[in-house]
Amino acid sequence: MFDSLTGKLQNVFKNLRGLGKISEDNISESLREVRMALLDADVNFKVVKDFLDKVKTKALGQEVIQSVHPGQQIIKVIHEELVALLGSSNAELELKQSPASLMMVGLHGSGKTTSSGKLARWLQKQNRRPLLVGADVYRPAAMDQIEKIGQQLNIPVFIKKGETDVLEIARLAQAQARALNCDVIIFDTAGRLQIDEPLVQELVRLRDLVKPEEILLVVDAATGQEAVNVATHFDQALSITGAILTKLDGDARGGAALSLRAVTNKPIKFGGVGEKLDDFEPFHPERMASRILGMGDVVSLVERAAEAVSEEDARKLEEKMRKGQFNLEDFLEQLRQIKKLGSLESIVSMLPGGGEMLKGTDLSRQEKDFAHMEAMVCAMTLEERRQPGILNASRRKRIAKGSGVSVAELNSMLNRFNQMQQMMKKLSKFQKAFGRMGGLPPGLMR
Ligand SMILES: Nc1nc2c(ncn2[C@@H]2O[C@H](COP(=O)(O)OP(=O)(O)O)[C@@H](O)[C@H]2O)c(=O)[nH]1
Ligand SMILES: [Mg+2]
Repeated sequence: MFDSLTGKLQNVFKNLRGLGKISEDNISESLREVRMALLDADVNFKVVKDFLDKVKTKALGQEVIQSVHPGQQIIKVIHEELVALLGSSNAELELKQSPASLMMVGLHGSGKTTSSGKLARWLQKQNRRPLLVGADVYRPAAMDQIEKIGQQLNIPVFIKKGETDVLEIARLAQAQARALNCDVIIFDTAGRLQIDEPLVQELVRLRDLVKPEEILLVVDAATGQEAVNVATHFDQALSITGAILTKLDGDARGGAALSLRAVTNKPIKFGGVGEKLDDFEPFHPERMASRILGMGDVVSLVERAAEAVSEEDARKLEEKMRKGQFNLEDFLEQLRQIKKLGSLESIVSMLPGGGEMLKGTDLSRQEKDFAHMEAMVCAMTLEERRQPGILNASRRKRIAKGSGVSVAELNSMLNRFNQMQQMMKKLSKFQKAFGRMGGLPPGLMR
């Protein structure tokens, strides 16, 4: 996400960090580089100018100049201003009526249908009862697409093939929502390659009929500042209540994300981070700013982990590690949990400096390693997983054959597992020693 921008800003920070004394002269070069980085990321030029004016005023202010590490302070100022630019805090959905209506609007291909599904799933997790409505009457395939998404999620979908009047669909959908006792209706509307008057008129009529509490503009993060024109246009016509920024997992330059809020003054409420229906998160300006500046986003990572792994499982696992009872079955479980967190690349990129770390490395090899390990453990019997000690030559041969690897590869995996087990035992002893001294907080060794 925004790799190129992050890389450039980190370079600027390297120079800033060392500065002992701040003057207009010695920061002007750094600020110029920040400006270039933002413009290269296709951020709207006016947004860039306002941003830098604010940063400069603060950077030359008393608070920074008199601080012990002025260079660090400037980095902090840039972070703060970036958070403000992205909207300060997470903007929640306003869905008070029951059923509440929500319209998804945006250009063709921006991700409306996918995001409708993702949002429905997210709402379902918040104990809401969503109804998805296929209100894109121009493409029959769109109806099939949303129907399939609904089936996948086990969420009801209303479609009426052959019906070309969106208002009729809306009325029938509202009746359906009441019949099914749904409390949120999500209207997935039609898009165009470019915004045009007939489309806008249709959306306006739909809005006037269903009176949605939320009208979310779906924007592809890869569109850059062109997104700003689209957003302005939609906002003038419909008065949107917020935006969903999709495809943040791609190599977007960042222009749309950084310009959208400042230009429309409407909050970005969610972000799409992948093609899967779970790849969706509330948009947190603070976390996004940290990611853009290469400071990582540990908070979101921990949240993802908490969703994938229950506290109970984590506790049990820790106990096993502590007692040296961690076996291959647990190992398999671990491998699967890591997979649930997302790709290795997405995990590492959320760690501070992770983007830097990833430069030039290809994690797909490690991912393949993981897949091989999983295959090897899967080819073992339960007994073998619990007591790897019984793995003699003939058993090893069978397992290697069953998982499509050589015996040497299997041996190497088992050796590594052994080392890991030893390490865990040592670590837990270490932790116990510290525990007696009242030192290290529990859980730190996890
Ligand atoms: N990688 C990625 N792909 C996405 C994301 N959101 C949507 N897509 C893809 O973008 C394409 C267009 O999405 P769709 O929902 O059909 O767009 P619509 O025309 O606005 O309804 C599809 O291939 C989606 O899988 C996202 O957050 N990340
Ligand atoms: Mg669609």
